[in-house]
Amino acid sequence: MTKTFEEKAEQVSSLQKARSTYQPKLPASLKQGIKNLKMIQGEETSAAGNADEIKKMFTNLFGSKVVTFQPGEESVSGRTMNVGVILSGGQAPGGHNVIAGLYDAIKEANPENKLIGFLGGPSGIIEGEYREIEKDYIDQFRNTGGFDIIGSGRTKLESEEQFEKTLYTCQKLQVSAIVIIGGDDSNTNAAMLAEFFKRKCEDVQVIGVPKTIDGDLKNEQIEISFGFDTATKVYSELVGNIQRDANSAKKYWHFIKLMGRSASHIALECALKTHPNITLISEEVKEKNVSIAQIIDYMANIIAKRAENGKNFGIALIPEGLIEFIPEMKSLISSLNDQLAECENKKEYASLHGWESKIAYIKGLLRAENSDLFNSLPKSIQIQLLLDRDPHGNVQVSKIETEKLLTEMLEAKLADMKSKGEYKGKFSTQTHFFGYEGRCAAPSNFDADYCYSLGYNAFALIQFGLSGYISSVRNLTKPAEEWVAGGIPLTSMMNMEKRHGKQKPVIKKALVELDGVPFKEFSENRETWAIQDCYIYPGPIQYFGPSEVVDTPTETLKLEKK
Ligand code: FBP
Repeated sequence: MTKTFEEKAEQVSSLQKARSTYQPKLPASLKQGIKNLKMIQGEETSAAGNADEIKKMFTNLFGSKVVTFQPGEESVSGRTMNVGVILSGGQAPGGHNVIAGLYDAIKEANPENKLIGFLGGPSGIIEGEYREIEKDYIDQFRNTGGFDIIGSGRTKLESEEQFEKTLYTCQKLQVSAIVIIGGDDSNTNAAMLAEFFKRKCEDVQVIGVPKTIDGDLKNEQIEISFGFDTATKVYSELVGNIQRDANSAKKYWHFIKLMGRSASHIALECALKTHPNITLISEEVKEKNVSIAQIIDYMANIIAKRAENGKNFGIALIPEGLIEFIPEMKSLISSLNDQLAECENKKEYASLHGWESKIAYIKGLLRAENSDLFNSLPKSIQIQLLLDRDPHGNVQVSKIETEKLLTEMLEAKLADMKSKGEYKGKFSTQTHFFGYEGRCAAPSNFDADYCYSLGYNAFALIQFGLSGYISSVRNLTKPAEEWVAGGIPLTSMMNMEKRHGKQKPVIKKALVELDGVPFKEFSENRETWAIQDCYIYPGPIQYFGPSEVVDTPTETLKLEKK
């Protein structure tokens, strides 16, 4: 039998109960209420790159001005409206609070306004699958993790046909604004949808919200995507716990892969928080053109040095996206992608049964250098490299067991060193992958406040009639009171990049900057952390207590704003 709201509401932990009463903090500029706002317009914007092309593709949106909000009485029409909301892509802690902030602002502006949640990601609006979000429902999700309030999905909302269907849904439900909560790709598509509505003179506004635990949707104006704070706090707690275990038992080397499809922000943040012995940063591997053999040499030397000091244990952090940043692996992956995209190959490959025959077939298609590398990989990794691509055409790096590949290669290397008398230790390993453990965690106070503010602010942008903007809350290392709320034109964050062989307008992904302060802090300390045990054990996220414990932002953000 289906449970009632009341029955479901009983099924919560005491922490969740206490947490549901937490009122997230808003910046002073929004605190006066949604009806007491003044919008300040800044300079016209350009694009992050290829401005001429972006201008041609976004004739209606290009050049829009950055805006900020201040307390005032300039707003609002107060007209009744229906607003749609979509959660897009991977889960990130705080998504529910974005919707809670949006809901509260919508109802504050006019209690007749409605919030329509599209179900299962962008496909919800394309197919017209939705539910209205009402008070009883939203109240169950305040300050909780996950995206289960309406679900998420990875369908790309990008074709003209999908835009037409979206328009049809909006007309049917009288939705005049859509809030898309997503990462760089989803916000790129939000800009395309906003441009489509403007081109068609349809009165539907589109506002994006920066989401992704990966932390790679950021720039001058977007200091951090939501979810990064909580997810890295969860992973750092786990890394710290493992460090304690390693330092107690003194018998294992732990290889921990950390999520982050492309960028290594998560690995870097966890390293800054916990000081492990080894952390690989994909961006550095790429920049310095480091081969897989050189990575193994680097790690093996640290393992051997620690063994000389009687320490046959340690911790290595490996960013999930590493495999695609190692130049020779990148070349292999792109060759696999190209070969499997060829019509004839695709058909023949699909007709084969079993991995043996698929692997043999692929080997025959690869050029000598790629084929040698492919042959040198364990079969499990060969299979993982051949698994289906995600809807954006990316290899599903979360399914590639890089941590196991490295341990296998290290075993061989250390055995060789032993035979030459260069290593005398014992090498016993444990592998871990932390990703899903953190993506739906209850948001930290930082994310709870930030997300609520982003959602509330998204409606402020709608109220002032804007479209093609991303909700922006800045000055985040300061107390929430001093945060600056406003909006950034999505086109100002775009440039042209090659996707599926074609130049496309996309929001620039923010990778780890090797001349940035967080990376420098890490690289200046890593040699010490490698040999000495400088482990830090951050412990679990705290929700109640002194502000310096419960409200503190990430190390990355603090260093970037130093
Ligand atoms: P988003 O970019 O959609 O936020 O997702 C990021 C991420 O968590 C990556 O870190 C990871 O590689 C990927 O999602 C895993 O995706 P899936 O949930 O489809 O397994």
